[in-house]
Amino acid sequence: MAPNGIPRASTRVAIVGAGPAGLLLGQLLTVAGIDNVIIEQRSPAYVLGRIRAGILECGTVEALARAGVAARLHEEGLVHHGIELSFDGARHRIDFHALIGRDVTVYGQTEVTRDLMAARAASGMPSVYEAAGVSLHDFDGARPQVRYRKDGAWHVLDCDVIAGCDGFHGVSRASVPGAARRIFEREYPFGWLGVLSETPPVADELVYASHPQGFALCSMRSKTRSRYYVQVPSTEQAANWSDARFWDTLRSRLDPATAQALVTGPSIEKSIAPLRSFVCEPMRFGRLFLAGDAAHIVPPTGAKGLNLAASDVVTLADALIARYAHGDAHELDLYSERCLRRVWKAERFSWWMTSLLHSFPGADDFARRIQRAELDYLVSSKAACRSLAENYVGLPH
Ligand code: FAS
Ligand code: PHB
Repeated sequence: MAPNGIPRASTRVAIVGAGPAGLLLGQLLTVAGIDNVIIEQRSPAYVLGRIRAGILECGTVEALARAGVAARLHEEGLVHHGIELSFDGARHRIDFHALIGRDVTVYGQTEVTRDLMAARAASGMPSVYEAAGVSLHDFDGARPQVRYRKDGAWHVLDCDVIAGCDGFHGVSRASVPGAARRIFEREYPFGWLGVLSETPPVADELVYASHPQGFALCSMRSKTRSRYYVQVPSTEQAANWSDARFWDTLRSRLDPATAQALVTGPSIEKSIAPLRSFVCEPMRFGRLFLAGDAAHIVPPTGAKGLNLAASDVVTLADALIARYAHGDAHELDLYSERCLRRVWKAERFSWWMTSLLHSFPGADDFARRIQRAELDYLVSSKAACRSLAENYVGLPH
């Protein structure tokens, strides 16, 4: 107990945020025998209730296996050997397996989070949910602290290192003085209206549709649960969209065969995700390390968000293991530069996929012809398909 009666604890690594980044880091450190505490502002139910990503790169699957949480993923995940692009009334398959010999796995972020939460509970490592007023202190010094309020009482957590895994709206990046960080940002004039439904997917693999009225995506969570998206203006509200309006809009943007095959049903979740590209440089400030959405955001078109969070966390976990198991702090010094090299490649790919497939308000006829020429070139060039495949499946960690 600190002199002023505030309960005080200490750990090696304080992890702020219990999304995929925080939970995966916690698990990798626990497996390596490194003490850590996770501090999350929401309840476990709230975190699990967020419907987000659905596609895992090979590197992410390997990281989850290393964390000891891949059993259900291997049992229930769907391995996909490619995707399809739908435009001008036809579908064109990009065969990842034939082009580069690698695949992706369909397994919802909700399930990844559920598996990581179960492993965390089984490990007995401390997690504080519904922590209020979380603040970071002295991370530019030798003894950083995280302070928070739980059930009305203040707590102080002394640590060696703080991992800021608290997402785009978190406190970690915001705790860094503006002069110490450089922000790169692009906001898109549209968002994705997403629907989850207990209906069989319209196709065996994901279908990305480009249409003059707007982008659409046919994805899935299992063979009985589908995830669909349509591009909407960034000012749109989900409440303005009945299920019927959503299904009609989706159908209107698909090629005839896919539209015909679409099985509709009641939405069990409906929400709008804004689209932005965002990078904070550097990703390290003294003893504070940012990982995942706390450091960068990509438009979901390239299915990179969750996978980038996982690759940041693997890099950070390896650096912390080098520091604590081998006394080598050099890896931590390389953390930001290593992550940013991969982050920017994912930012480029996500921006390219978004520019290729969406309908931009105010685009002139020339811009629309260039977009069509890019699509025609892509589906007619093995080299272009290989480039899409190696970026979509995931560049090496
Ligand atoms: P997260 O945002 O998932 O987790 C951060 C955690 O920190 C949250 O639990 C939050 O409650 C907590 N937190 C925040 N502030 C805190 C504080 N002050 N103190 C303590 N805790 C705090 N990616 C894809 O690949 N495909 C998609 O389709 C896709 N759809 C998305 C839809 C939406 C609406 C959003 C917002 C993102 C989507 N993403 C998608 C990206 C998403 O999957 C992220 O990349 C992924 O959740 C990143 O994980 P984390 O970095 O852990 O951040
Ligand atoms: C999803 O299933 O939620 C999903 C899949 C691919 C994307 C984005 C989202 O590019």
